[in-house]
Amino acid sequence: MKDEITREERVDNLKGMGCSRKRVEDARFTQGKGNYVDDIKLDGMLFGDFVRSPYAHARIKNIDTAAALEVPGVLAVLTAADLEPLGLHWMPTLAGDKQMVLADGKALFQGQEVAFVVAEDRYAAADGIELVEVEYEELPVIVDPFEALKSDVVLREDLVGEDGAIPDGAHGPRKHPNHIFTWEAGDKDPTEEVIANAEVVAEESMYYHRTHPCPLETCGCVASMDKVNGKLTLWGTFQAPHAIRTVVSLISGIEEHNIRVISPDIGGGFGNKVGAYPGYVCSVVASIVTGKPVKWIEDRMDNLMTTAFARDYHMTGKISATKDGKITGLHCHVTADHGGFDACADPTKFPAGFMNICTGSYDIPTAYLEVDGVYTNKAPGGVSYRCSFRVTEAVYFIERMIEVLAIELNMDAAELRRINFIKKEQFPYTAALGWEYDSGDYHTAWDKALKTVDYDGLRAEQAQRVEDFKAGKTRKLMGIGLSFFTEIVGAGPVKNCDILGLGMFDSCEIRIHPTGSAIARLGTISQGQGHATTFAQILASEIGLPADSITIEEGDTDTAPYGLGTYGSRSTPVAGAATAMAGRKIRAKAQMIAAYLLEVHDNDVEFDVDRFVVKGAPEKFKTMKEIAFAAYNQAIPGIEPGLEAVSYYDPPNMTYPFGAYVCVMDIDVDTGVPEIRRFYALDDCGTRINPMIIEGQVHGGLTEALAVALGQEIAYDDMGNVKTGTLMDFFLPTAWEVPNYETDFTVTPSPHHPIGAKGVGESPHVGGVPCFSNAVQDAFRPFGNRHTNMPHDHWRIWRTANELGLHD
Ligand code: PCD
Repeated sequence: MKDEITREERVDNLKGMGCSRKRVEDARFTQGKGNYVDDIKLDGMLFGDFVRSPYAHARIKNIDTAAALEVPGVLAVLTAADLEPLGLHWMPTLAGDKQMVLADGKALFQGQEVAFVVAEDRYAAADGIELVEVEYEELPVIVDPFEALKSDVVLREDLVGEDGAIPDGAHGPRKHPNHIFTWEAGDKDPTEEVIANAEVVAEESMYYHRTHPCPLETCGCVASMDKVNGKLTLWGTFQAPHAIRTVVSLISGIEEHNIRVISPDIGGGFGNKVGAYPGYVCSVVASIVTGKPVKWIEDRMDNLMTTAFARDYHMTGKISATKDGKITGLHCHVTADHGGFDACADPTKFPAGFMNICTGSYDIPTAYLEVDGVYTNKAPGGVSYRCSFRVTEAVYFIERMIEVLAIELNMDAAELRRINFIKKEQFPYTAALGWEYDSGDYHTAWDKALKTVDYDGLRAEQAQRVEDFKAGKTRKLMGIGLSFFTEIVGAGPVKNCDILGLGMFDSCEIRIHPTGSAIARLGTISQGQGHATTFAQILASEIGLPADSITIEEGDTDTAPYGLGTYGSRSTPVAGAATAMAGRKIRAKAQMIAAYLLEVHDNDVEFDVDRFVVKGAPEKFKTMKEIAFAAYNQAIPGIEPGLEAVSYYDPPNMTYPFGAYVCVMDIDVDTGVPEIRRFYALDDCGTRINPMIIEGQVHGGLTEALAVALGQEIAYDDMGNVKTGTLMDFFLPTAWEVPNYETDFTVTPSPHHPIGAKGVGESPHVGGVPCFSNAVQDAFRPFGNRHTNMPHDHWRIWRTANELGLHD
């Protein structure tokens, strides 16, 4: 057969790995043709909404629903008393705790769900909510976790025995009725000894404030129980649809094959949509009770005040080193505020997520971590928010400790990092707190970053600026923010990572159609990341069919193979690997078909871009398109018809992306306004699938990092009132606040991933937060600043300047 195009053109035609293929999903997103949960409209569909507690801690004496039921259009009002006979007034959380679906005798945080009003439309539901009369008796409120551990006020009476005994929790013994767990990693005594005898020790306490993922689309669902065929369909904003199906089955008793969970288009997840919320349970119950579909959609305040928050870690560290800066030990204690219920979304064996990656990118021989989880009168949650399970806390901690140590040593912070990095030849590297880093080349990345930004030049400029400031020539200071991070993404392996007992593998199922196009279904679910674009690229390179001929489908549990979903940047490391492996199974069968068609032995053909060729005779070949057709129309001895494959992939290890970030910032000392002059981000996510999507991911993650570092928080007053429950007070950055980002990369493939790829979606956030924060802190370093807590909003920056006497 005559070949009309070059090999290079054949490669280009596939739009496979490494191609900046345009996002196929954008055609519908940019034209308003997405299909989100609130777009779902079913015949006779009802609307449910919550009566919420105005108090952060209160006894519920009585609930009177009579007046609400009089409202035209209101059909039912559910309370805990209605759910109790069904055993559904409490539900299990992902962290092994249980949570009230509807307030059972008391409310533990402001905004807690107290009753569920079901009505013909959203307006009638709102009117009904106004008329539900709840008699509250206020109880003392605790919003500070340190106070919680000293207080006589018991928040979770359900977790204390009648004799006052404190039974163990899901993660072992508890020290106090408001204590949830103590979790340790590393060696306590040796670490303390190393630190006690060290030449230099730096100590610091820092608070990584509570914040919230705040996706553009809030959480919601539509539950539809079809009583005729006994099938429940649940559409929702779920980052883990299969896990939701299993949980719904376990708590409702409906058999799993009779539950169909569908995640349609999702308008951002960022960790907020991993867990299960009372709204899901109430909608399902309401649909069963009324026999009609029931929709529940949060408004913005509901979302910010009650669904999963992130961070809220009080961290205290000690880091020791020799006089010339070689780090010898690290000690970290965390007091973790989990709110009223422990609903953290972490793998079961990790109650503080992967906080034990807090030794960062450094070769630290001895380390110890201890985390105490504590109940307070705040909303439950504890999700990753653009970081793999608490990795942003860990990286913020170590990157601040490095800066503080640099001050203690009177040393340049870039140099201090360089002399302590894990060296290229040390990988795979086992860290003191147990993780085995798969691959890395930190020195190369760091040198490239510092060279690109002209680090020495920047430091000289900064020194001049300090002189000028002291001489009264300027009121602006200059900060150089540095950060180097190592992420840990791609949970599994099944042997140590599970959620509610479900091992964290992932999956891909491919079906090649006779004409050489295909559909692949995965256990993950895109929330904007562009999976339909990128997973088709992996397959295009693996099976030699153009990405444009491959449909990617996710999010329907009736059709997709079981998977654990999308969060913790696990899709590329786990489902991406499953995709490559399933592709290779297709290729293996295609090879046999090609050999048959070419009348040679299987071993005499080899894969080349989009075809199998006879070794040594490149003019003899069968394209994958031809092979696909043959799979369906030729009776090939010993080979089943069809061309399909499935792979369930249990990764042997996680992947460890890394990066080097530099932020140059000018700060107006009199207004506290920071201006980001330059932001350089070098990311290494191993083999790159789609450089354009990676760049978009980096821009998004950095913008969320800017938000968190410079102003975004969920703040409470002493009464437990949420002070930042609307977008008037909760900082959501827009194009106005966002600088131009410079992106760069190195490529250090993962040695165990089939295509060498590591995750990237979270990296920019993980590395970005300490980088922005370090820039602010660095600007004030010449004037005696050691550490100030985030968020660095204008007022707090101004206050720092003021405290340092810069307004005098
Ligand atoms: N990639 C490429 N290459 C490489 C890697 C990666 O290309 N090497 C691409 C992929 O394919 C996709 C992306 O990129 O598409 C991403 O990826 P990853 O990293 O794997 O991740 P995923 O899993 O997919 O996702 C997840 C993430 C997270 S986690 C978050 S937060 C966020 C991020 O993602 N989210 C979001 N991003 C994003 N974007 C959007 N648009 N939206 C959203 O929502 Mo968590 O845990 O949940 O907190």
